[in-house]
Amino acid sequence: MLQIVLTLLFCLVAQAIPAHPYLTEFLADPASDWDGNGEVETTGDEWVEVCNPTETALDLSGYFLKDALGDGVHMELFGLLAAGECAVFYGSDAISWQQANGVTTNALSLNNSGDTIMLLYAEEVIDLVTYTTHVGEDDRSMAFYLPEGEWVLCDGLNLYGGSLEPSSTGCEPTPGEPNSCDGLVPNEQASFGHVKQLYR
Ligand SMILES: [Ca+2]
Ligand SMILES: [Ca+2]
Ligand SMILES: [Ca+2]
Repeated sequence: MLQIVLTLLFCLVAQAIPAHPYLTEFLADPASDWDGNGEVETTGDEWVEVCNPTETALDLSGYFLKDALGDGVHMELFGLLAAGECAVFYGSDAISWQQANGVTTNALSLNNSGDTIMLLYAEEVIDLVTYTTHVGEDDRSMAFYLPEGEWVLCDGLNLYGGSLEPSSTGCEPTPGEPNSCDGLVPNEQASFGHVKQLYR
């Protein structure tokens, strides 16, 4: 009997830990050349970051990004993401995907006045984040920080003096790198353990 209970418990826990990447950071209103193509572009330099919280590599094909408006996705992710690693996808990546697939070239369409970014797999939304207008200003990113499991404003390049949440941290954006800022992040092991708890 005890063995059956333990087996059931194990199965429940095992099923509850997703083998999915998750959204970790984005920047909706670029004022810098984030994608490094030599030009500052309001669409091409927007970006969204995903990280792999699992202990095995994840193939990102089959995952899609979309925003709150319209039915269409903006791009399919690509590449292999090693355990614990993060990848960043730019508006210019979305434009390339849209051109290759013969659909409207609207890049990532991250509205500066606020929007919702969704990560889909097999047409199912597996993660999302919503932001408001003070996040969508020049070179401010919003990043998922642990262990509190909350999205914080990374406004080190353009400080926010208002009182809306998320409030100013002075942290800088970290595209393609695990989110890190003095005083905000514990060690990685604690972080990933907490991510798994959040998904249970
Ligand atoms: Ca934008
Ligand atoms: Ca650029
Ligand atoms: Ca980051």
